[in-house]
Amino acid sequence: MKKIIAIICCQLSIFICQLSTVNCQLSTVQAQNPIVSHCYTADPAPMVFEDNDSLYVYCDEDMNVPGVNDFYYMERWRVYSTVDMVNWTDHGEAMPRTAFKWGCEGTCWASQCVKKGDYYYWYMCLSKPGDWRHYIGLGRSKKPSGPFKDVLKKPLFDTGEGGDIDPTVFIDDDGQAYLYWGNNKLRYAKLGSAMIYINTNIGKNGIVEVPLTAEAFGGVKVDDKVTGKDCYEEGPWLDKRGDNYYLMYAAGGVPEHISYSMSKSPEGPWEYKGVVMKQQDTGSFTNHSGMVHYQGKDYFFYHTGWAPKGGGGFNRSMAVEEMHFNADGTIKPITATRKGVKALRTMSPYLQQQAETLNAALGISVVGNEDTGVYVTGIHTGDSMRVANLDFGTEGAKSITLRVASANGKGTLVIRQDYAKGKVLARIPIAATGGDNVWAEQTFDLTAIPTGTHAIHFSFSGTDTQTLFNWDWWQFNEFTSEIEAIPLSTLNSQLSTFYTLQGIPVTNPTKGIYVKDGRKVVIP
Ligand code: FUB
Repeated sequence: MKKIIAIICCQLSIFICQLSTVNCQLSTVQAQNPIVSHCYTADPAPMVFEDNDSLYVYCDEDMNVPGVNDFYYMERWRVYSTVDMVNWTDHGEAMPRTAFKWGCEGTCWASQCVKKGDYYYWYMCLSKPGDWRHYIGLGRSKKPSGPFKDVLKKPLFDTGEGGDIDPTVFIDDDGQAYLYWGNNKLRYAKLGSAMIYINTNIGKNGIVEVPLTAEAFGGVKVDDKVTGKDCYEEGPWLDKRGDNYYLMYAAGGVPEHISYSMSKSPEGPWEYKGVVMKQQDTGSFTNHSGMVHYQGKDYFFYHTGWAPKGGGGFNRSMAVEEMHFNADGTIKPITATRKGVKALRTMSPYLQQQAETLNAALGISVVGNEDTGVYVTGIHTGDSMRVANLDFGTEGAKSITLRVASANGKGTLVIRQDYAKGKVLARIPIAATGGDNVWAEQTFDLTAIPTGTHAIHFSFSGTDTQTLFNWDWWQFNEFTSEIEAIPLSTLNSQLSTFYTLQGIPVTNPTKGIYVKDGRKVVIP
């Protein structure tokens, strides 16, 4: 029954999402949700590490192919980071499923990462070949963005039952780490100090089953029937603010909403506190949440079916909202919005920026890992990318430098200001570099000068059906305040074209400021 409801919800959500696709093209600068649009991302687990300026989100990638694997099909986990809440850097293949030699194809489900000592520990769940149950595995890395390696070469434990999914890990102020997890049952264990074993001092084999009572979770579910106003389903998130411990979770059966319980101890007893995010038509019949404190604000992460192309219950997309607490520590209800959250700061176009740092993107993919290099590929005619909130200053940019690789040299990059149909800043033919992995830096003059704060929209066209080029990074180059003066009397000997600051060619320039040969000039 649960499966039938899930399938109906899924079909409905695909339909709803298709209807709303027209509203989620890249030109809609205001919409910050979903936070990643070039692939499907689910089960967000946000984390801020003490010694790092960025906010990281760990997630899994939905790769459902309709008609082939009409269910969750997930071959890898992904990591994203941000410093401004609107542009997100994709860290590529942080942990492919094949890194777990014991793992089964397509089963990479929810996860969470914490740091202890010199290492980042990423607890994730996946199946074994020929075994329908999920197990909790552990990836470890010295960098938050990986690549992560399988530390144990086997699951962390085996309860002999199903439902061992959705690990959440939390390190308390005294250094004790707790792992909670479970679908339709909720269990926890203390982790040993090395983070790679369960501390067997509590419960049977160190595992405690949390009683799913009405006091703790709002109601009780037996055989898919809920008695009471709510119930625990899956996707726990353990956290702490002040002296309050929070347990958020997907609740109420399918379709899911997010509810929470509170306690004065990470081991409970838990007291049901209500709904955080009610069930909404986001196109996804599951939801999965995480909370994080960053730059003085609290953020709530969840997932939807809001991807601009093909989004739905098995093709989910992460989203974020600001969250607020009442004086007694209870959580104010949160609504899922397309608008999402505001930028915390502007981004400099004059620093080298990774091509995979994106506000939104359609069609492209991001490959590689932090050891080999991460870059944008799969660039075809009609694809596009957007970066938000770039501060060009008062002088503006005169040119852009790109690090690209192209075998065919048949691609053109069009750079526009603000929108998909915004002012053209440059049309750049990307020359062949000698191969898709032969990288070259190329600098191009802009034909209009962006000043002030703008989004930049990159779109691609070309005469080849193959990848037009691969893209590593970009950097705009700033005008200096020295402006060359060109006396009117010498104009006839100046052969190049003059442009207005808005990029319009001027055949008979008079007094004023223009762009010529990629530089600002003044005719006094
Ligand atoms: O992503 C697969 C499963 O769907 C997760 O493990 C659950 O929390 C639900 O989001």
